[in-house]
Amino acid sequence: MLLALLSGCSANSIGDRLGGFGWPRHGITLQAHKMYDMWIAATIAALVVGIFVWGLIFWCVIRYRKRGDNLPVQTRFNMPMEVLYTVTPVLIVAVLFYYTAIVQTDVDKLSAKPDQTVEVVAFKWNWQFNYRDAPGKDARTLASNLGSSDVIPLLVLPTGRKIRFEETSRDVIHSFWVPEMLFKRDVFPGSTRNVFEVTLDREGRYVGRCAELCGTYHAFMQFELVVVSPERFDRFLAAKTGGASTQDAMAAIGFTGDERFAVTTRPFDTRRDGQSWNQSGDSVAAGK
Ligand SMILES: [Cu+2]
Repeated sequence: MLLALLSGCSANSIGDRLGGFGWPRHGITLQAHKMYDMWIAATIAALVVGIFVWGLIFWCVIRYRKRGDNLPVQTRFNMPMEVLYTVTPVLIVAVLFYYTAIVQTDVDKLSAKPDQTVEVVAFKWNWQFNYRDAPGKDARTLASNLGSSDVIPLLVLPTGRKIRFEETSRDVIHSFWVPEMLFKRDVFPGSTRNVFEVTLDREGRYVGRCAELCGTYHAFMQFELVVVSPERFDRFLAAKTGGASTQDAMAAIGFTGDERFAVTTRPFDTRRDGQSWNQSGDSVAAGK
């Protein structure tokens, strides 16, 4: 009952007040908010059950503590009791299953006509983001942002539009992960394309990472998600399709100086040419 009540209305605000119960707050997609509400409601339901059980245990410990050497009445086969503790857990599991299925279906849902399709190409050890004119393998790439050892790839996207991601890898299995989306999905090589959609609802810059151990420089395989208004996104894409570099296109929508590059992470040189590297990723002469 609690789960049903809470997931309907204010799980989000209750959860915020209680610190999110360990779940990262402030997801940046509509899908993330639904998963967050699900987590809060399920945790509150679990706490209610937990407090009830702890209460019963303490009540029994105190009420029926040992008072003498006579054995208390020994009861066997209490049918109502047995039915109760079979039916109640089944009901709890059924309710949890129901809401999990609802939220999962919603998060996995693909729209018939997404507003923007992005092909995510992962490779050892970087990312390429292709802005496509339609979903599907036969669509045309309008513009690309490619990462290198010198530049973190930027994935610039608008708020309020349905973004479809189509993932493919050139070599091994990687995983596309932006922590603030509260979501990650593996990127497979070959013909299997993982596809999912999100609608972003908060502007900002967020680090993205590979979340599947893919080789020596897996830890350096990072990108940055730049969420801007739809109007600025349109100008960015127009600049890119017009042949501008990613940094020039960033400048065209008002980012200046170092803001034209990633601000949440920085490149790590994955070329190895006799140099060694200190902890902060800066090159130091070999042998020092
Ligand atoms: Cu990877």
